[in-house]
Amino acid sequence: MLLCSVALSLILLGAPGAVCEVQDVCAGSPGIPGSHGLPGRDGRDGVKGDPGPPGPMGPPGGMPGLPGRDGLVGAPGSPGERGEKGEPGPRGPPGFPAFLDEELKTTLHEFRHQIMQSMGVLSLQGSIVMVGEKIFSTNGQSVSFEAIRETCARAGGSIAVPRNAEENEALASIVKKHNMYTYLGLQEGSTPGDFYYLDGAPVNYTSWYPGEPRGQGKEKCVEMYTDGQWNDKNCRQYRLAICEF
Ligand code: MMA
Ligand code: CA
Repeated sequence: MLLCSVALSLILLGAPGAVCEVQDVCAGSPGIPGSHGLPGRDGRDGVKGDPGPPGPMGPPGGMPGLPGRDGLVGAPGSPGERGEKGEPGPRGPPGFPAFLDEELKTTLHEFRHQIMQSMGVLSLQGSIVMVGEKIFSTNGQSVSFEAIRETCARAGGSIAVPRNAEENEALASIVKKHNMYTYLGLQEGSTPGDFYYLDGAPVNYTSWYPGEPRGQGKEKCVEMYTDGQWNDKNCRQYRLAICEF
């Protein structure tokens, strides 16, 4: 009954090679069980195992190991010294002509206004005397002719010298106010009585005191009296420093 069930199962499952009728299998007496089959073939190789743990440390006195890997990148260093100035860059794009540039015109108007204001304040305070295109100014100190020249040059001007009656009057007003004579920007040439501007041009406006110059080549500088008249004088005196700008 058990065998029948097995045979029947084989048929019902459609096992290959079990093509027989149910009747044939179940009709005879049971046979002797067959002997065991031969062992199957070896299976395929398994996957490779993990690496084993490190071995024990060797005895002392072995070879040094290989150099280690590079360390991490260090912090940035301090900035280097400033390099040389580079070549000028290319010319920029063309701009508006100045007379069409409204922003530039506004800026120039503001500049002019502020300069006018500043000059008004300086005039009111008596710090400058404006005459024509020229400005006279003093620091109130009496020093030598050479010291006046240096002081005026440092200030961006030059020692004052009137070139016409109007300038002479303006300069005289400063001399009178300080009650100190001043040296003018003139010096005598090698010929006694011939005086020159400091750029070498011969003087073309003078206001000599009557009888002057009479230093006969011994008085190479020119001073201005408080009434605005001139006298040739040695250059070693202390006189009011007045510059022109
Ligand atoms: C001083 C000196 C001269 C000037 C005469 C005028 C005595 O010398 O200032 O330069 O010409 O006075 O008297
Ligand atoms: Ca003189």
